[in-house]
Amino acid sequence: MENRLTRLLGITYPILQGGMAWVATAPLVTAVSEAGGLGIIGAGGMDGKQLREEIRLVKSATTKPFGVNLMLLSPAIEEQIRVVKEEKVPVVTTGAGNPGSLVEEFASLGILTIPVVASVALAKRLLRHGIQAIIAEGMESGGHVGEVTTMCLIPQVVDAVDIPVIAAGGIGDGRGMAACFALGAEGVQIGTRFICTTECDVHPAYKEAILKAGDRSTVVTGVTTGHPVRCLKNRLTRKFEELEFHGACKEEIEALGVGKLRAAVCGDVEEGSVMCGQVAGLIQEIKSVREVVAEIMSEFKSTISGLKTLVGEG
Ligand code: TUI
Repeated sequence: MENRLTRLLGITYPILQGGMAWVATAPLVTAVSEAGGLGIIGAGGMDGKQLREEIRLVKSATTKPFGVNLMLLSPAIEEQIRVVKEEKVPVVTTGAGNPGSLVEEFASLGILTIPVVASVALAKRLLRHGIQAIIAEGMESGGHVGEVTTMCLIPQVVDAVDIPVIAAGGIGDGRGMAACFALGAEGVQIGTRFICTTECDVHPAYKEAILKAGDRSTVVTGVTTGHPVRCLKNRLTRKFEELEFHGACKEEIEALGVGKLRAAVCGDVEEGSVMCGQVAGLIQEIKSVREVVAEIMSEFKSTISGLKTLVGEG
């Protein structure tokens, strides 16, 4: 399938894998790129040396394009930027902030920057930096979230920009992908569905927790700190609620979150932060990345064919 996004990125299917910190490491990234999507390393939490190793692992396992996600709030962001430049990573996605002039800096080295935004205002501001595509992420997504739903955000960003928009937040199958294309998106970014794959390196308990989840299993913690994070309800999120209910200060609430994503990825799904999107309730089985991508594309096409029949054009 070809469109503006697949041509820009040199990929077969307009599917990006979310650059999830501690989760999106070389095996998952390689598998997604090999399956025809864009695998993206989650740099958040890594130092420069770890990131370089991960990039080299991917480069040694595939010749296909891949990306690195830079979480702009990461304490190691400067080191990570240096490594991305030195390694001439083909694509960088950014999250949790405004990449600003980093876009031009990367472009001068042949690195394509695709920022993640959660608002129309930031999407418009970034056009001035010459971005060629943008990821608009709704609040259904896992991890750090904005305030607007995918259903409302995508068409508003599509109307505000003239570049391909990649929809993120709440997409777990071909129906979700078709819905996003109906809203004007030209690609999707998928995170949670790719966690429940054989190639994803997280502890099996993390995957099991997502498989067990239902539609109301996630909650957003840390709203009062200005860094809201969506994850599965567990003992940790109840502690967050207690602190927030009793008016604890920002520092105390933030301190509770430190190291908790890594704890969950290592298997502590009760005291750790099991970040995932609301789409968790839709995921029933662990499959290979290749199967997931093939199923999404097949369901995407059959959904669109079904809709065409509905309006008498099938
Ligand atoms: O970045 C994400 N998702 C993440 S990052 C992360 S790691 C983390 N760990 C602990 C606490 C907090 C984070 C887990 N999940 N998604 C991309 C994203 N970016 N979602 C929302 C935004 C965003 C929000 C505000 C992007 C830009 C922004 O701009 C502010 C401004 O300057 O206008």
